[in-house]
Amino acid sequence: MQIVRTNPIDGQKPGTSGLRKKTAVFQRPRYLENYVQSTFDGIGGVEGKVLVVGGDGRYFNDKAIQIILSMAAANGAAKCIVGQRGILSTPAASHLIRNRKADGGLILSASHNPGGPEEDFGLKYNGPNGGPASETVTDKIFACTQKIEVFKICASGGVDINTVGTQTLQNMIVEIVDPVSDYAALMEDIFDFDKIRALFASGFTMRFDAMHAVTGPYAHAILEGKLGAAKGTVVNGTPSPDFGGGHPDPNPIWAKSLMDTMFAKNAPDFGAASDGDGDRNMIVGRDTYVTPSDSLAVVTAMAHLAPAYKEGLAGVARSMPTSRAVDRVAESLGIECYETPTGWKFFGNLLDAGKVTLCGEESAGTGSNHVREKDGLWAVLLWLNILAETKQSVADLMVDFWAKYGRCYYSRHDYEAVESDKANAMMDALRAKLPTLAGTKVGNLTVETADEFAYDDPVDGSRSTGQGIRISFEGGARAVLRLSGTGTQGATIRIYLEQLETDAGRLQMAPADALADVRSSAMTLSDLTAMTGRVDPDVVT
Ligand code: VG1
Ligand code: CO
Repeated sequence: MQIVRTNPIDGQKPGTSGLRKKTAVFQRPRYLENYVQSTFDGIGGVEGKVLVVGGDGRYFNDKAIQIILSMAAANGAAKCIVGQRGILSTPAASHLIRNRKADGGLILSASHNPGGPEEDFGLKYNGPNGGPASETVTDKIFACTQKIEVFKICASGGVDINTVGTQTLQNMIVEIVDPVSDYAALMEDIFDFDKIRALFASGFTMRFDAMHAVTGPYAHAILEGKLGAAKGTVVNGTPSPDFGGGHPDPNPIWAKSLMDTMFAKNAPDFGAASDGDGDRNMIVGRDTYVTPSDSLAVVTAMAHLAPAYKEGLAGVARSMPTSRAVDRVAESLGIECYETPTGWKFFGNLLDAGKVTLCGEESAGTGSNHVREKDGLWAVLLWLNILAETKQSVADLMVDFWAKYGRCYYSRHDYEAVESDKANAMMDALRAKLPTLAGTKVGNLTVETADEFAYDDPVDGSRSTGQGIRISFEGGARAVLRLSGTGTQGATIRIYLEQLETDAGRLQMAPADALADVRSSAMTLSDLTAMTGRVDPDVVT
């Protein structure tokens, strides 16, 4: 074992979901080592502990795993459970931590960010409940990065991570496991696989786009293997270190070929996609894109059709920028709906305390109490289970849903790689205006309430401030503005737009038309163009 002297490296502050940087930054001397040691120190050491290690298979995944294993062994960990070939989807890692009663896990992923030597890499720590470390823990990790003096590492000839079985590294056991089997068994417990099998056997067709990312092996095994979907249902199903050169981000922009297929003649009945690390999902019917906010609301209304949720839901939670569609469903079900800051780490306490069963985010994350991460394939299977029970098309299901609950038109506009100073100045100026906004008319809308969101965790009492600016207008419109915490270049400004519509004659509008007024008011209030020089967003979802 070697004790290597080091110095703190600036900027190792975990964001919305762990530390994300350009791959080349992670490859700098001592960068990864400093962060791993700080993680170990921040959680009180790993001596005698069992850790799960795996990632989304992106470039540098394999080398980083070897370094992490050598450092875990040098720090006295008892055991590391590693996905074969270094692969574990984020939800599968969460399940493995829980199922094997591990003390935590390290997940190597920058999620939907592109991968490769010029692109992004990331690392995050999940705790013994299988969920992302809370802010209290990430703050401790960050504090350790600022005062680190040494890290511990041992010589290793390279662990064979390609073969399932048990090895030792110094005094640590390394167990290489099949990344899919435990997860697939969990899905079989939750859903009615017989019903879904019968749906496929009846001629129901589907396309699942794994986007060259981690869900390929899971989707092949579950959809085509266990559920009998036709071979070829899963496309782009082999994980590649650079995700085939694309953004593994399941939205209409980056999953355009899936959208084209679903809106073409002879489209399959159902389309879905997942992201780099397998925790996001995109749901598309024939000629029908389902927004993630609507998807959360629909599955909340219909989850009881799947065996694991047949007794009903304890409650639901959504991140603050997620549309309020699910609130309307929760109200009609008579269950609590919690509003949390962006990022899955805020759902953990609510799930652990049994206050909620389902949760979701507008960014294509949906999940339940089966793990402590959002779960892309789980969401797809829940939709399949619902479709198998209702025998409805996605389009008809949405029509019925909106007729019952009204429609929350929704869109997110992202302005990427904005100079950080300008983005911060814009947010500061808007923040300063908030106290006087209520009652003022902006464009065609009148502001009802305006504030900066802060969250008081109802379980542990912790408070998280500065979680995004929200402006509600009379008539059911809302604009939310916040800066992304996952970008690796400059700042990304996110503007989330929402408009509730309950008039039966106005439920089939183009979202951009339904949102024109609130977009215009948000642009006026934020003064985005004057403050940043930007006019049109880079990405609209
Ligand atoms: C984004 C999303 C957020 C999500 C996070 C991690 O964060 O908005 O909803 O939880 O990514 O998702 P931000 O701070 O950039 O808005 V993943 O699939 O990247 O783990
Ligand atoms: Co992800």
